[in-house]
Amino acid sequence: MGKFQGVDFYDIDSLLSEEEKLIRDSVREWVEAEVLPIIEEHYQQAKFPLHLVPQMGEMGLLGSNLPEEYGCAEINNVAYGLIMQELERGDSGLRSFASVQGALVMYPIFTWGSEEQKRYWLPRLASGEKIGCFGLTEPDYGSNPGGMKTTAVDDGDAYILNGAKMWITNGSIADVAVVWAKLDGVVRGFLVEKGTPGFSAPEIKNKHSLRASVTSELVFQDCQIPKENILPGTSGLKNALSCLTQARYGIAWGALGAAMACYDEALNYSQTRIQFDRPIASFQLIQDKLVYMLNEITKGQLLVLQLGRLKDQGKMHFAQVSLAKRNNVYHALEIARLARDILAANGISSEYQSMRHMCNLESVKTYEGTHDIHTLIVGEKITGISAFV
Ligand code: TGC
Ligand code: FAD
Repeated sequence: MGKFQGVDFYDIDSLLSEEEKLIRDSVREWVEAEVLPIIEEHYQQAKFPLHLVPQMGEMGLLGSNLPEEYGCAEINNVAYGLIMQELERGDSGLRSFASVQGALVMYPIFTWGSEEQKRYWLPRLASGEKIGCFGLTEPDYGSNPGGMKTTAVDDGDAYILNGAKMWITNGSIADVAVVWAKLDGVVRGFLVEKGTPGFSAPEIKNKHSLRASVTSELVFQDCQIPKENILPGTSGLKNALSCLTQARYGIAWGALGAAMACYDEALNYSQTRIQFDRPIASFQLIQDKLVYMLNEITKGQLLVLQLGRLKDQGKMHFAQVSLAKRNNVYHALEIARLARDILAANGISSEYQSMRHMCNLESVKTYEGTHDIHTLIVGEKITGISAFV
């Protein structure tokens, strides 16, 4: 198979700056050299490729849209999105790692942390020396995190946390967890460090999806954390939801990377696979599938590019992010399914990547707000009526 050239039917490259293209291309090359040769084995063995984290840190891929002052790359949001796209061309698990570290851990520390918390954690998280996770979802509160049962109690010298979080990416490998808990009935963010007595993070095993990513439970049993570990600027669920906006933005870009990998694989395969004495690419039904893939990738690219420009101008609304996450992940999953279909029996083999992407995208469709929750977020924005209950 030839070298991956990207997908750019509408010359969208002409809308990108030289710096944006350079960043995209350097991550693309790194994924080609370091990720693609090892990812399938990691996926099969259900192992996250931890050795890649320092390299990601060195390349400035972690929290890359945050300020240089705290050890971050301070690039714009389009370049940030292009990084997510390229990482997810490798594997959704790798992009998940970067989303959690940057959008769900570094962003809240940067936005609501004390100066001391920022100076300590951000450079270490940016370099990959430390790993973070984000605990919002609970066993009984997924789409409706506002109902959370985890509590923090002020006992004078410390906060005491009790409760459990579920489905937490990076949980078992994290040095620090950003945990959302109710203090006097108000949702606040807390930093819980690995090894704190009363805190454990058992890994969730036997997943069919995101196998090259660590997913865990977080358990707090009279877990005592120092007073200075509260994120002082947090004052309600809205803070946690604002983190989700940052991560969903990256996912909308990332899903395109997975879709591009599948399209590229299906296109190449269809041009070389012979049936009825012809390449299968010559059949109208195969072309119909390939055109659908290209069509949706192209629309998705234009959607996130404008979303990124709006974000850089400070004009992006969270419902616009919901529309992009919803659309791009939905179509990426359809594209992965069609690619697997075109590859037929070979499509289920680990020699090819489309089915791995397909299984991953099932999680991506669910996490960070399910497809249907995003429908309702956009529905509320355009009608003014909430249909959640
Ligand atoms: P609601 O009353 O609608 O909102 C409360 C306040 O928050 C505001 N708001 C947001 N602000 C910023 N960004 C957002 N995305 C926001 N969504 C809402 C809202 O305007 C309101 O502000 P104000 O000033 O009026 O008070 O809150 P609700 O409790 O009714 O919940 C609404 C709902 C369902 C949309 C929300 O809870 C939701 O998004 N549910 C989905 C849960 C979810 O996405 N969980 C993700 C967990 S993290 C994860 O999955 C990581 S995967 C990581 C990886 O591996 O990549
Ligand atoms: P539920 O909320 O129980 O939903 C079940 C079904 O009901 C869905 O189809 C949903 O769309 C539908 N539904 C729910 N409410 C409504 C409604 N009002 N109207 C119509 N339909 C509705 N969470 C974190 O906090 N941190 C993480 O790092 C993290 N990583 C994750 C990694 C993976 C691999 C996965 C799979 C999940 C992760 N999550 C994480 C959790 C994720 O955010 C939740 O799974 C997601 O928000 C959905 O919650 P739920 O699974 O409890 O589904």
